[in-house]
Amino acid sequence: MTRQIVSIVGGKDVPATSTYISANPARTGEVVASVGLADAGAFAAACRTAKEAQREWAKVPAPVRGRVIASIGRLVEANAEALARLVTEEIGKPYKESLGEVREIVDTCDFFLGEGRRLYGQTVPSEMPDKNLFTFRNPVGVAAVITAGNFPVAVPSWYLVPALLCGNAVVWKPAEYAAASAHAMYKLFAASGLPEGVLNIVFADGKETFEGLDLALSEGSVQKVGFTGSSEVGRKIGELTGRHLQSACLELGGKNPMVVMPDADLALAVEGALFGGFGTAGQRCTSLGTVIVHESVHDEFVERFARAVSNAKIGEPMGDVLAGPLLDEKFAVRYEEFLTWIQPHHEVVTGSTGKISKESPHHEFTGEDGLYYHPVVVDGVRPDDRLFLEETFGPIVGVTTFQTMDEAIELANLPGYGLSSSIYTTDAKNAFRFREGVSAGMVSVNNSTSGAEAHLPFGGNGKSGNGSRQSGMWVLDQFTRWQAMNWDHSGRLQKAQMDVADI
Ligand code: UN1
Repeated sequence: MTRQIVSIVGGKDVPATSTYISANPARTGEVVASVGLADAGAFAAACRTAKEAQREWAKVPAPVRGRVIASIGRLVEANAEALARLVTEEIGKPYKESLGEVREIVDTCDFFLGEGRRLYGQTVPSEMPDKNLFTFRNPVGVAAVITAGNFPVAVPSWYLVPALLCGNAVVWKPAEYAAASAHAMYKLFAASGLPEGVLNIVFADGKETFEGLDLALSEGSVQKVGFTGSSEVGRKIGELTGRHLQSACLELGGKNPMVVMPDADLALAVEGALFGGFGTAGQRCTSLGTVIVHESVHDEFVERFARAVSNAKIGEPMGDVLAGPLLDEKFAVRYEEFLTWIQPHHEVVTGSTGKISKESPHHEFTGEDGLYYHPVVVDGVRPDDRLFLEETFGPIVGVTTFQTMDEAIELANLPGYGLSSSIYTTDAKNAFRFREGVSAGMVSVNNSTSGAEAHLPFGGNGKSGNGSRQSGMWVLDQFTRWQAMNWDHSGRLQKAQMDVADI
């Protein structure tokens, strides 16, 4: 029987105004859930409900909120396999990766449950005698969190868990094509003892969400927006929040480079490129975009890389495969458009492009209607190419060459994104020069561009985001606002800057 899901606000189901069908990308005829979508008014109403609930939640001592986070972690862990299976069914991510995603929610809870007993403020020396200065972290209020479906549970947890721990309420709007996974995760969170209205889930299309958010921001019932998705939508969210004098945590696209130095371990570099470029069918924001390889090792690298790619198994995501299908029809359409443009202009060194057929060596699936695409390597990509400059969000990697380190860094920065980056080298000097020169939020040395750990700062610069960072202690600055307090016990009016003691 088809799952029927709707938004849940204040613990109650919200009537839908339209329906979206979330399908299995491995068998597009198979419905995973029928999703009732809410309109802009319902979105704004959810933010009002959250605002009410937040007042009480903020009064719960942080260590007690930490215990609720601990209970979320336990519930997610106990239901990990079922949640991972649903993620695989709904977005086609290989089961092993889905399980890793669910693990990442637990890791995030593990980190933040302890933060409930820290959430430190500071004592600060005053320039005057008999005066004490302090800082406190206050919750921001209500966070509207809008997430993509390529990481339908792990990345949302990077917002939800710290936001809740810090004493905020949340209205979460997941991607429609990953709605069933989000709904199942919401249910686990809600069962942990969170008071009603503190966490709400709203399914709505982009237009209704945007209008609802605009209204909620103007009413003062949203103080923070968390957004993971495309650079194009991120720009609109940034403009909207800016207009209302609120701030957004923006985690956007990437065109992540990998530099291969002449001294690199090429076997390792090929492995990193294969996982970074084609793991998750190239649909991570941290996926590899372009390999920038030293001209002296170019031919050998390309030959080995093309061979590794030809041997990769693409197929049934419950099986042992490098990648499953693309996430959803809308991404397949966009990716095909890109491929149509690429073909006449470029040298594809891996043979076929487009949908995988029965005859293909990659073929590891049954049925005809899965969104399975050939992994594609294109050599000789020039810096003015669309393939060099644009995020593709599909299984395609470009290769270009360089001569000097300065040139490699310049090429790495050229697309103007700045999320992840990687360098393969056996010389520490190269690694540090690259780290210093590359304008990316994350740098891997002898590792793939994708695969960040949940407690390091995650985020990008330029077209990848507004410099905000998620994860670990760094995200606390997104979900709290510093409050400064001074307490004068001198018994007289001491004026800052004017009554500073001379010695
Ligand atoms: C994303 O693609 O939106 O580093 C996030 C990684 C993952 C997160 C990716 N841990 O690839």
